[in-house]
Amino acid sequence: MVTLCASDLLVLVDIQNDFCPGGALAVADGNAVVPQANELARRFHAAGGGVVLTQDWHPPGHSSFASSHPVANPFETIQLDYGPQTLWPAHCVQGTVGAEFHAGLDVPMASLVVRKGFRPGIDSYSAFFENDRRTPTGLAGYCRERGFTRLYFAGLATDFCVAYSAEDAARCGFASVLLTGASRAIDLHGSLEAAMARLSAAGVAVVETV
Ligand code: VGL
Ligand code: ZN
Repeated sequence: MVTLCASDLLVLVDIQNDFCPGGALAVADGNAVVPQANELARRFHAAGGGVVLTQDWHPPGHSSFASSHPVANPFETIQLDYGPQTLWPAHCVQGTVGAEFHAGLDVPMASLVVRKGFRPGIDSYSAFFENDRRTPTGLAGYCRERGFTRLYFAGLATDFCVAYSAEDAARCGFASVLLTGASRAIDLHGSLEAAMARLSAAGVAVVETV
């Protein structure tokens, strides 16, 4: 186990009902990350480090939902004005139970919730940039102002929101670590392998736990 310190930040990504078994976009074994996320959060906090959460937060009829397009099915990829976009079943709709954090998530020390995907016409996998890869969420500025230099990512789903976040953290100049033990993947058409290749190219450390 490495020694954590005050400049270490744990980012818990999208640990929400819709990504857990029974949810609208369930990730296999997604709920298994909850106790691990709780334990990680306790350790980061005890070491003086930070904890933040992300929350997928879509308006009804969001452009990433297959149901918002006339002839498209969930899990197909279409071209939107900012590039390719995979279409999903409607999920994490603002104010619904599916968008709530898993009830077992016990992280009262979390100092910030970054909501993403709230603009109707653009999705946001990453906690730093929307899917045009340019529109910032503000998280990089928060990290800089708070003095966090090493960012650790865990949650749902490994190959989408966790990977895109970890990759963008590295691009923004932070040391970036993806914790696979506290993450679970969707693995759609080889997306996990593709994500791992991008992470390695971006210089993200991929480890089971910290
Ligand atoms: C996610 C697909 C759509 C994720 C969010 O949290 O990985 N995946 N919205
Ligand atoms: Zn989403």
